[in-house]
Amino acid sequence: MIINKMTWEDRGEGTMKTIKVKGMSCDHCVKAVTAALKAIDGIDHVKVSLEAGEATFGEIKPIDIAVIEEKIRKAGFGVG
Ligand SMILES: [Cu+2]
Repeated sequence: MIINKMTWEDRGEGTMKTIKVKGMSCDHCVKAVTAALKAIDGIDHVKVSLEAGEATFGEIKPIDIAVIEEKIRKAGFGVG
């Protein structure tokens, strides 16, 4: 996981994280992973890359990575 401190004009300080997501094969998968992440309270600025197999998101407040992994797994994808 890559973690970067970020400051957003709209949200103030947060943390950007990038995780590997396994099993995405098309834009539908990208939308499903994006929706799963956006549904988590405290997550914003979600960007999912099919080519890189990565999801980048901002945490407005600290969130347990286990919660994020569970949501992605429930959407049908793996976290590496
Ligand atoms: Cu797909």
